Amino acid sequence: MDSRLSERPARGLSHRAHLVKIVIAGAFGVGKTTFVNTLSEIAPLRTEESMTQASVGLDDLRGKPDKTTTTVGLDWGRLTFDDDLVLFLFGAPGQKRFRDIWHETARGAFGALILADTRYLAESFESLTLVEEMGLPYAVAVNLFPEAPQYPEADLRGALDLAPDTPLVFCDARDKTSAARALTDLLRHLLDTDALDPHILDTA
Ligand SMILES: Nc1nc2c(ncn2[C@@H]2O[C@H](COP(=O)(O)OP(=O)(O)OP(=O)(O)O)[C@@H](O)[C@H]2O)c(=O)[nH]1
Ligand SMILES: [Mg+2]
Repeated sequence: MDSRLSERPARGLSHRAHLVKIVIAGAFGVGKTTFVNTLSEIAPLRTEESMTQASVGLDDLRGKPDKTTTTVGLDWGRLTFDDDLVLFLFGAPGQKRFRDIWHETARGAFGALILADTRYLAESFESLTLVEEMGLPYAVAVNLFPEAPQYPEADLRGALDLAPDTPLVFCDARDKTSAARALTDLLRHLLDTDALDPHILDTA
């Protein structure tokens, strides 16, 4: 397996740091690895494997002509907010056959950010079901691919059957500011729903 740490310099953790685990979820090829890679301040751990004939008929490459690898384990990265709040980002594979890995990866998480692609919205339901099964609070971030259709927020909420208080944001997983904004919306939701104790931000 191609699991490797690349060579970006790592920052140390403050001993006062509050560690918060967040899962980056979503269907095959929706941009999970890209998202973690964009935001991680350390070299992300990646478990990418080349796609072979074995995934034909399982992984749908429509609209992703440049995609040659898929995540077979997990993505892992780290993002520090003001030294005292440290997010550990776990990208979990979206395919049904990795369901067990998904459950293991999501265990102990405070919440999940579910990435969605408007070309294949129905494929988001597997991830929505998984997070709901685990009782994880979540936000949905539509990863904007250039060829993807754009719909009004109300239509997207209806199509994904989102509760009124579930945040729905738009992002470009390749862009740091945009990805950070999506994550911030999730954090705000975790605070609003008491999934995160606001005191952990007192020192941040
Ligand atoms: N245009 C555009 N392309 C993106 C964006 N995010 C990811 N991509 C591309 O989409 C492809 C899939 O991205 P990945 O990050 O591998 O997706 P993934 O969800 O990790 O895929 P799996 O682990 O195989 O499920 C890659 O070729 C990315 O370069 C985005 O925001 N905009
Ligand atoms: Mg991936």
